Amino acid sequence: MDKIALITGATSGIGKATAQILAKNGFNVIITGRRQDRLLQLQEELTESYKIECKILCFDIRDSKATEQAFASLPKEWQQIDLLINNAGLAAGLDPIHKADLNDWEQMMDTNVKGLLYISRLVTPIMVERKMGQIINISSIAGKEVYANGSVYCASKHGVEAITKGMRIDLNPYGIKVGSISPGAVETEFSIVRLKDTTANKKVYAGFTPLNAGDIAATVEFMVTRPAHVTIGDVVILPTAQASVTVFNKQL
Ligand code: NDP
Ligand code: 8X3
Repeated sequence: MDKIALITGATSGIGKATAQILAKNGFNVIITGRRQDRLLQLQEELTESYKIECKILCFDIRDSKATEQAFASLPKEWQQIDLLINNAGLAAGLDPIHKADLNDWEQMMDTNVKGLLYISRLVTPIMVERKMGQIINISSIAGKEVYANGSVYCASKHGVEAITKGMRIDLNPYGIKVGSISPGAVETEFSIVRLKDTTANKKVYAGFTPLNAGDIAATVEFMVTRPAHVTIGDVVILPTAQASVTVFNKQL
């Protein structure tokens, strides 16, 4: 069987573009998310366009049991994942520490940190047994810097950064490659979800050219096409108009 990639959060944005580029590179793909209609649509697109095989797993990654059941539903040969893209994630709200909604905090930590761990805990023992595999965690510039009203999203991505480094150490004896991508502003559904406002992108990305999901997918493609002896540990990728998490050259 050809190589298998599992991409979490493939119903939109970076995950969807990554599934498309990996399918184009001949990977069979497992795509996950909560929106079944979008998964079915992408499955049809990928199998028709790239003549690869595609399985869909529809579940909420915050639910450890649901994650376990979804993974267990895969045929044994599909559980032998060559490439895990831990992408599912979100920011919820943009509020100071003394005003933010506890539900937003729980959603971010449960998805970005615990969800990433749940799926990794299922995939990594099989990689270890096979002594092969690659994991790319989608972190953020928010995993390296902190900004006003974003403390818990930043904490979740600082968590992803620590988990990536720890995974790389733990999996080092087994020849498993572990790295991360740390993007700045990418125009996806991210700001619509964060600000709970379908018009959010107009304001957030006004006055500069943000990254697009394809830019991140191309970075994934670069990382997975390196020779066996090369691991890209982390890629910080920013719009040219962005110098740090808060400094933008906007032409408004
Ligand atoms: P999108 O909102 O476009 O995509 C998010 C994806 O995550 C969707 O497929 C969504 O699927 C999935 N997801 C969210 N919550 C859950 C859940 N509970 N269970 C399963 N899947 C879930 O945003 P992006 O593509 O921008 O975000 C992808 C990753 O990139 C995130 O980890 C984000 O933090 C990170 N990132 C984004 C940046 C940006 O500026 N856009 C910059 C830096 C990092 P569904 O809703 O169907 O469940
Ligand atoms: C998303 C980038 O700057 O909105 O991870 O936190 S930012």
